[in-house]
Amino acid sequence: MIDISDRSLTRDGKLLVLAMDHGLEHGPVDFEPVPETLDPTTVFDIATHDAVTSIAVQKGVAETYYPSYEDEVPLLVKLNGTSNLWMGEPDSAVNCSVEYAARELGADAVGFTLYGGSNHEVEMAEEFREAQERAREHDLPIVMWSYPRGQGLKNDRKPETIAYGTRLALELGADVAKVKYPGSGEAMEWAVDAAGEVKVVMSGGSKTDDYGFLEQVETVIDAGGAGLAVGRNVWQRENPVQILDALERVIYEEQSAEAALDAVQ
Ligand code: FBP
Repeated sequence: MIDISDRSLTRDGKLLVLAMDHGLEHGPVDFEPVPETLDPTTVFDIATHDAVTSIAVQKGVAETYYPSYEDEVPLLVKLNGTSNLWMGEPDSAVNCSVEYAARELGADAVGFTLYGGSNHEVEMAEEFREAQERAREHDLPIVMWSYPRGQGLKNDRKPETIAYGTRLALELGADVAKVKYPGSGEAMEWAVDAAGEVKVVMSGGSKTDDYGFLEQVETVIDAGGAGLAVGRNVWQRENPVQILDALERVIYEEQSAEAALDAVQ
């Protein structure tokens, strides 16, 4: 694996990935709460906050908008993704090659979704193998969006399922595992332990209240997690700078959610 601790992708060994691949994954409806976010430059501007260690986008958005931000924030190019219009068993089309991400887009890292448990798991794992080996050739860290789901999985947030997700990242050669919150600090600790040396970050999820969100992040940090990869819980807020100020305190300064919130209000 690549030790990413001394790369621009991390700050003090931790990560805060600002994700904006939602236009593909969920559709423009996700930008409705703050209509200006439909314009990707709004979210790229948010990503220039010091707390953010990379912005994760799809190829087309990177190609069009990243050139104006390449000195401001590291780029994580998502290699696969699928629209919400797809109604089949979970799967994700490979939309960008590692070579293209490295040479044409100036990626500092790449990201790949694996739906363990899907009927398409075998093909997805084979596609991940290809991406992981190419990423190694380009010395690019690879982040696995490890989201076990599919018709056989009734509850994709069970502790054993999330720990399986982080373990899949270790077994298959990812450098970072991005997983859903498993519901408790204890469950998160298991997921972190199962990942070995692989850094584990929590996936943000749909927008919640400030305190509830920060408290979850605090729990993840306390459990040994390396941070957060978040979209809606930042840019669906009217004041994204304030929540990033608070996240900076919780993630890098290991303050409590309460102290961080008090400090930024
Ligand atoms: P959020 O913080 O908004 O949940 O974004 C994280 C993310 O992984 C995005 O990269 C992706 O678009 C989205 O979640 C996919 O979530 P799901 O597959 O659960 O709809």
